[in-house]
Amino acid sequence: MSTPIIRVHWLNESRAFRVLQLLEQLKLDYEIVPYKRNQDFRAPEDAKKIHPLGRFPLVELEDRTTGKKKVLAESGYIFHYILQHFDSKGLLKNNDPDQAEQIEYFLYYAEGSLQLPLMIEFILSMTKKAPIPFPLSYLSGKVADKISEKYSKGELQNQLKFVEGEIAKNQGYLVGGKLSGADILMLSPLQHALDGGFAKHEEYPHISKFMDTLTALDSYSAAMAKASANGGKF
Ligand SMILES: N[C@@H](CCC(=O)N[C@@H](CS)C(=O)NCC(=O)O)C(=O)O
Repeated sequence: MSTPIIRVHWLNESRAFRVLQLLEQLKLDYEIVPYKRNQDFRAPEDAKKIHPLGRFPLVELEDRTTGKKKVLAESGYIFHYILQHFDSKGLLKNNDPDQAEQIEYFLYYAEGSLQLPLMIEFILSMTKKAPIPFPLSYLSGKVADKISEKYSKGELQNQLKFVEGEIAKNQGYLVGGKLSGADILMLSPLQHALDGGFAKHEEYPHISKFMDTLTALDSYSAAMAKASANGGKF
């Protein structure tokens, strides 16, 4: 059976970038349907024509013979699906059953655990930058600091320490000392955390080195080139 047409609905500066990198790493052909964030950094409404939630990434698969379409949503599931169905050469396959399970675990973990405190920290940082007049800005800043201090800052550190330890144990990767789909999926929240100023590179040397490894891959520069040809930074 031939691989269907793979169409990535891609939003600039979003988690959709990692799907481009995955497809590049697997040397698969794909099309990009670009969407541009609006002034409020939100996705345009027309994505809801593809999937009711209108969140990115979205991947549309079109059967080359029948024209039948299927839409995949949710990064972890998209990665799972692509890795299961389209890695026919086994480029990212791990034949050790325990390690294969661990890769699956990270596909859930990225959005299920790591992303939550990171998003809270991100939203709190936006609150602090919002154009709110004084003295309300002072009060909202204090509330943001309190939530961060009581929950999200420490919880993000907790998650990052765990990831740091896993990479240290696995010779620079998340699983089994070699590149997997889990690494490509996890790069995005790790970049957001460390490059976005929510954690310090020097406190997480293994994550920092992991980010260098992943961004030095040809698949990363190829995905970057496609993103910028479609008008995005990534
Ligand atoms: N858990 C979802 C999250 C999807 C998500 O929220 N994506 C963001 C981009 S990083 C989005 O579409 N945002 C649109 C908006 O905020 O309007 C996944 O990993 O696919």
